[in-house]
Amino acid sequence: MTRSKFRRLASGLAAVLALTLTAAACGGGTTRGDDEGPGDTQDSVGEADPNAEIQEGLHISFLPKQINNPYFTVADGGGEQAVGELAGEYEEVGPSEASASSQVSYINTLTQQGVDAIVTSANDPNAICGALDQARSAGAVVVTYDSDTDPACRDLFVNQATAEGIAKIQIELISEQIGGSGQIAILSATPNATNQNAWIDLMKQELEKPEYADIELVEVAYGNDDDEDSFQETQGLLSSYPDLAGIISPTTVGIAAAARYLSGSDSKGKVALTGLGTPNQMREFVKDGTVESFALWDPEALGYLAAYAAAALASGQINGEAGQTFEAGDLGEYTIGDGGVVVLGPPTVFDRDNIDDFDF
Ligand code: RAM
Repeated sequence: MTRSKFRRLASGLAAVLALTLTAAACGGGTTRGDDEGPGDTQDSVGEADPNAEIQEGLHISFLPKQINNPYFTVADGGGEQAVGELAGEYEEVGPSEASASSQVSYINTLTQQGVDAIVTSANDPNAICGALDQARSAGAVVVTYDSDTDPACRDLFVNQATAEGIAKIQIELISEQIGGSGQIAILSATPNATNQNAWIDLMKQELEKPEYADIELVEVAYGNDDDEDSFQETQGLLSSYPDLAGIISPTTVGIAAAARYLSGSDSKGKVALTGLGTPNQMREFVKDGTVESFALWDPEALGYLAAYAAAALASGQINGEAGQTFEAGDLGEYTIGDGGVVVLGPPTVFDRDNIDDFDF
């Protein structure tokens, strides 16, 4: 066992003991309050030493929301590249469905294997917390990327862009595309996804601005990050709202399925569609006039950054406190912000003019 792993294990056990004592003092039952934030990260990874070397041979496991989603294939490919650069051991495991508790058994197996780091995109903010707590008590560090857990359950969240920025750009795009007025709907992924729900709340807030007074959000539908469900939900939205002017789908699975439906329907070019998609999945629909523009970040860079963050945590170089910095290979230096969050960068908008410059 490496020294830092031993230190983490010891402090993990101390954290478990402290939690038990606190629970006993409170008369049992622990709850995760808002005040249990990144302060906990110190408990799970110990003191940070900015001069600590990144250890070789770290076992870093990626656990995406689902494995058969091209977005995560690209993101985790970035993770694999980074782990290779760091001379670590990479693996990707995960469910084929993005349901709330589908990740629990994978976390339990990783804990039994004694991995150094789990990098995960959560299908639900709380459903995997118990399993992650056990993994951390056993000495693993936990980095969330793409979709966070309750902050108390992880050491660091690598966010693709600020949630406000992601919400704002999608409302701006749909407004431009429908001429600033009309009914819109949101086609989301799974109902519990932390990232989707944060973006939806912020999009609703954004719509309250005076410049969007003529836009009415009529429904939020869920396609469960499943191609067929998303296709059918699109069809349902169009038949329920004959005057629908546009759809925002903040999921790569949803927007691709909605585009496929629209491109073969009478609504092509009449009902606008935007949201978050990969250029490779959306290219044909931009070229055939179904979609004018949409947004995303570079998923490969997201996975790459998450792997570097995991290695810095597992090596004791950082512990998740705001203000700490770490090197992320080709991406350069990153600083941890409030709440134990590292932000990759702003999203990019793709349209007919630039889509061929991107290959992911
Ligand atoms: C889907 C997933 C993922 C989200 C992207 C935009 O692949 O829901 O969590 O970030 O879309």
